[in-house]
Amino acid sequence: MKSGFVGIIGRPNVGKSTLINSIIKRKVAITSNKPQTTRNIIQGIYNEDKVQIVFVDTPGIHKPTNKLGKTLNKQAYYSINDTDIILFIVDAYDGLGKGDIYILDKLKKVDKPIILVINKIDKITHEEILNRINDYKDLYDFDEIIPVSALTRNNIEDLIDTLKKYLPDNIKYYNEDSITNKSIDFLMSEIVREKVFNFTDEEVPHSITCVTDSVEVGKTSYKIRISIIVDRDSLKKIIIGKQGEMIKKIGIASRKDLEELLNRNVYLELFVKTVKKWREKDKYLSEFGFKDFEN
Ligand SMILES: Nc1nc2c(ncn2[C@@H]2O[C@H](COP(=O)(O)OP(=O)(O)OP(=O)(O)O)[C@@H](O)[C@H]2O)c(=O)[nH]1
Ligand SMILES: [Mg+2]
Repeated sequence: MKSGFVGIIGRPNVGKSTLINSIIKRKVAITSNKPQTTRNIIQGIYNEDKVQIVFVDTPGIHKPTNKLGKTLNKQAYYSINDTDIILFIVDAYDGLGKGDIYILDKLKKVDKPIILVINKIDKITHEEILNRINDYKDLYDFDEIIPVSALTRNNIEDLIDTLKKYLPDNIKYYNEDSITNKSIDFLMSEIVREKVFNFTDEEVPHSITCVTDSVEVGKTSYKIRISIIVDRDSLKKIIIGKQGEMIKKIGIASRKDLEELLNRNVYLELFVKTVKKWREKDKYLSEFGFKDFEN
């Protein structure tokens, strides 16, 4: 038995959560084309005969502008220290930037294998891929450099095979049927948050959070209540939309994904509530499930 924890670290929006979903072949983490989508440490568990790899998705490391942002960075730093192998993910299309160098400086301080994953290679030519490899390889002596596309699954199997070489021990951490450490309540609230990310712009998605209030299990269906928490009243109007159009759109798209997740009919009720400045207050951050780490 080979097993271990693999931290997925990188700037926001480079495709960390898409990569974990692509490896697990199930949606354990929500994704969006906006930065700072992931807000929690989410484990995706990869099982194979005599192999278990626990992939740890993390929030993108960024310059924080509020307490929530600081908490998100701390979660990522904690994962750097608390995993056996690091996958440092970069965006092949954007190329090398200040943010990558900042993160690499932190990674250099840890003594564990660091694998550079150059993601989104579907967006660039072969020649450009080689140029990218050259740009990064001069910065640090990475244990491996693997170009992939999380979206098209190009080279994902190679990445998994390479990782197996570095797996340290032989403990099975989870039952082989498990795909994530997160509760079903969390996964459900995340689906709604993803739709808000998809359908709203600018500050709106970053100003909200979602909480599963209750789940009633019926014979053929689930009745699920989820709250969308906004940090000021003016956002309530945006989330609800003209004649309730926005909340209806969020509800329809969420219900579809919830039914897929639960394999049952879903009756979904969404509520929009204002909790002023929730992103700045420790009390609310912990109440809404944001774990802070001393680091
Ligand atoms: N073309 C292309 N797009 C990708 C690929 N991987 C991810 N994306 C897109 O990049 C965007 C960001 O993906 P996420 O997986 O949410 O990125 P993340 O690194 O988890 O972002 P944060 O959680 O904000 O740190 C989404 O629009 C994805 O569809 C890829 O291999 N190719
Ligand atoms: Mg993410």
